[in-house]
Amino acid sequence: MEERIGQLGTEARGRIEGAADAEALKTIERELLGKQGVLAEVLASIPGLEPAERPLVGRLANELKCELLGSLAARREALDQERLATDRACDDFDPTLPARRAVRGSLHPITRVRRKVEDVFTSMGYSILEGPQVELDYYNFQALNIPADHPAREMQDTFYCTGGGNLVMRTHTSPVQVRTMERAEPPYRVVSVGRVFRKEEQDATHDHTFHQVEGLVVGEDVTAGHLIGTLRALLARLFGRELDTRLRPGYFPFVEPGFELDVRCPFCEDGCRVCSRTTWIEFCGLGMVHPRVFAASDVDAERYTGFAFGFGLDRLTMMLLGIDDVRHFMAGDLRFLEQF
Ligand code: FA5
Repeated sequence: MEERIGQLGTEARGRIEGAADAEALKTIERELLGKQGVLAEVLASIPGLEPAERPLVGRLANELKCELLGSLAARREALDQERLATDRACDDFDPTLPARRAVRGSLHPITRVRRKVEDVFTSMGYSILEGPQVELDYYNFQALNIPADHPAREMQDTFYCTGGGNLVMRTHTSPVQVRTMERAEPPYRVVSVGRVFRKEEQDATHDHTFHQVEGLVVGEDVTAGHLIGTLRALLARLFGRELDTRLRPGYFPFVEPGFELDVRCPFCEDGCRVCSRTTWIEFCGLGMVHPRVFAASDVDAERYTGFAFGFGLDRLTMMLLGIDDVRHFMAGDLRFLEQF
């Protein structure tokens, strides 16, 4: 057996040295060191040898394996160098040509604005949270004071998941409010940005899949004044100047009182297509956290007050980047995406 190993070594060295290219070297490596290779055969035969012979054969076989691995690597390197030298020697080799340019993607416009919004809130001391996109009916509706037979459920046409019966594609980011309040004792300031889904007819301002930004602040003495000041500060940071805003009463079952905040159209003075000729753009739903929502999450409503707001990230992105149709965002059309 020792002799056979010696012979194997001699043969293997010759084959490696003679390998013409990387492909041939790969084949040789497989035949010598692969699972079904000759060295594996030698190792497999050891148990059948005389006990006295086994340690020596084992050692020689392993030494040969190490040596061959080294020779294979050295030959691979030499072949690479040879190939490079041949390439360089040909007439059309021009080392001064610039390298082929890598194709760089760009951030999706929604991601760009999302990051801006998150930066503003982070600088105000908010934490950024994520919530599940497939949500329990309980968090999407019931805990937000929208019981099963409540007419508000018809305000948001919902994709219900088949199977369990209690799962929905979340219709807004407000469930994150309840998940936050359940988890920790106030005070907290959180923002959650993410995808939401509604079974809606699509048009220039409505898609079935879009993005919302949800904010929740709970603590002692949190007021509606803080809420309005926060949103005005956000708008000023995003648009680079103070924008006129107005507050209207608005109904959302999970806040009381509830409002809607409109923003004076940043694109015109006397009405344009973006603001449907009204000079105002609906920006955000907002209000003070409803006592029933506090109760569902075991927050002491005697001690704490809180505000919540939610706005559409897609429509904000349209305003900031001058995009005229919400359906561009999810269409995956490179001609649109490459402009950002
Ligand atoms: C809500 O979804 C509430 N959860 C917001 C809220 C949070 C109120 C906290 C109070 C307190 P609303 O259904 O109005 O509200 O949707 C909020 C925003 O989502 C809208 O202003 C709009 O910008 C955006 N939006 C709604 N439907 C669509 C749609 N189909 N496509 C694109 N954006 C939409």
